[in-house]
Amino acid sequence: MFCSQCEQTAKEDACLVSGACGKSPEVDALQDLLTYTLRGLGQVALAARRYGIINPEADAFTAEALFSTLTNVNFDAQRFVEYIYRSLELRETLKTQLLTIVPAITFPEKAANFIPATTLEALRQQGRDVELEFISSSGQNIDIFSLKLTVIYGLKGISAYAYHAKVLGQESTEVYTFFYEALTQLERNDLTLQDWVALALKVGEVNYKAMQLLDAGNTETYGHPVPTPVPLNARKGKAILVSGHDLKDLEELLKQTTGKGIDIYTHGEMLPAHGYPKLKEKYPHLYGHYGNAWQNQTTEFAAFPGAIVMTTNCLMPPRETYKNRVFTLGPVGWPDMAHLENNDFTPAINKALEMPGFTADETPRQVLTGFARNAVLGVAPEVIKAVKEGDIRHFFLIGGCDGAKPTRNYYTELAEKVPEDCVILTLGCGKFRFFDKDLGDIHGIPRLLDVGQCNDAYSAVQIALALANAFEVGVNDLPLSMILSWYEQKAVSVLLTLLYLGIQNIRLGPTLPAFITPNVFKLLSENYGLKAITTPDADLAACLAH
Ligand code: FSO
Ligand code: SF4
Repeated sequence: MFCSQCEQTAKEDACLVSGACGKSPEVDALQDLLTYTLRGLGQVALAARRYGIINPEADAFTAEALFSTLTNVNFDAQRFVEYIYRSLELRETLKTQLLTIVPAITFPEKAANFIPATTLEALRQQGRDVELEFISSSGQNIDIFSLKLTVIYGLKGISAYAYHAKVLGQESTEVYTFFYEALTQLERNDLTLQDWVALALKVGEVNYKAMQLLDAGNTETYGHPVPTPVPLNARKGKAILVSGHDLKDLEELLKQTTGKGIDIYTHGEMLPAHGYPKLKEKYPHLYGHYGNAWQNQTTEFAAFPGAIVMTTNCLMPPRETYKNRVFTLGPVGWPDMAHLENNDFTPAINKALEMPGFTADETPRQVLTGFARNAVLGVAPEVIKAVKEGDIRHFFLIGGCDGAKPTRNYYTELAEKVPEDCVILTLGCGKFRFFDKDLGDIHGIPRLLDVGQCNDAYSAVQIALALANAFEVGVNDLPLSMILSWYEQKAVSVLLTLLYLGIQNIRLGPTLPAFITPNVFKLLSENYGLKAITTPDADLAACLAH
């Protein structure tokens, strides 16, 4: 087994025996085999595109299948076997379509002709073989290997956003074509370091497009988020907890629970859902938020007195105490855990009705969410005035993922130490370290603005661009510092987007990605000023001196 795609890699290098996330060597091998079969599908799909053949099923499948290999999404070997066979079917369908137009066409690449084995053990061996082949494909050049991994991990991040956008009716042939192009490039061993850097930045560019599509899907379907207080206290009654990122899944659940006397609570990255007008106004039983970031779920899910729905990552290995009341959706999976099909939430609803629910009202507490681009830019004149008059000295974007490592306390301390004349923009699940702190306001502008989920990095970029425009400076000249925390591959794709946009001096932590070699990091720091976080005091001082 070799996996280095997330921040919790064992020994900060790679998981070689089993996954620190709970991923088994078997699932790891099957994920690698799936990625390999997607490369074969990609080669044939690209050839088909040259002759005008586009297979929407293959496009959507590629996004979903790549998404299933992200950290903390799917741990179910059987689901990967199904994905592998499905990718073969789609590849062969495309070949048949192509052969009717170009009878002489051939596919010399190995992946385009690969036949998966018929037993689980043999598939696992094939997965190990393609993994070793991939590792050796860069020869002795560890920097090229590092960039190949950056590309494949970044692609996985795009796939998640493309998948979410598609369910809301937003798709782009350009994004799908790029999946195929980049997967095909992974087969090559004749590209230079500069070629791979360019491809990694292209990942960032395409991810920007995917986040834009998702932003359009979310805002056109549910309206622009508005500042919204969200109860953190439970109220008496039956309950379902929804975790993950997918607003469409949440809406389906809200529809199917209407009038059933069940309150819906958000968990983790679902918190910003409360800010969307067409969710909060239409469904009053979208009541409040429960719990904290993903890594606390084993204790929080165990204590939740209702059913739990997991729409996307981050799913952790469940405890037996609550496993029978967690329901997965879409690309998410855990062996022996109920998986909902065809948007039918009946099993989760029945489970919630069987469970006691909350037996009493808790003491009221709340947080504010909904400060996405429309809300923040709605008060742009006040913000600009406050900056010009020196009442707002600096903006800090403290965003990204949370995780379990103690070094992540850096972000809690940083948020606490940001001076009172500065505003914090936040997004992603990293905010749970400080989301419920009352940081006050500056002339009515809250000092802590929750822009949304990790994909709402798109919204944060729009806010930065609009401010830069208003001040007639470049984004890098704004009094704005970005201090990011990463955990999984969506964060990789967001970082590549920010680099593609030319954003300088990003600070990254809690540790640098294990898959980035010192040489590649040196290149990124020389060209973009990318730096590792140090201490909250030193970083704050450096940012404020900017
Ligand atoms: Fe967090 Fe997990 Fe949203 Fe990630 S819940 S870590 S970057 O999946 O996507 O921020
Ligand atoms: Fe290890 Fe992360 Fe890969 Fe899981 S996803 S096996 S924790 S590197």
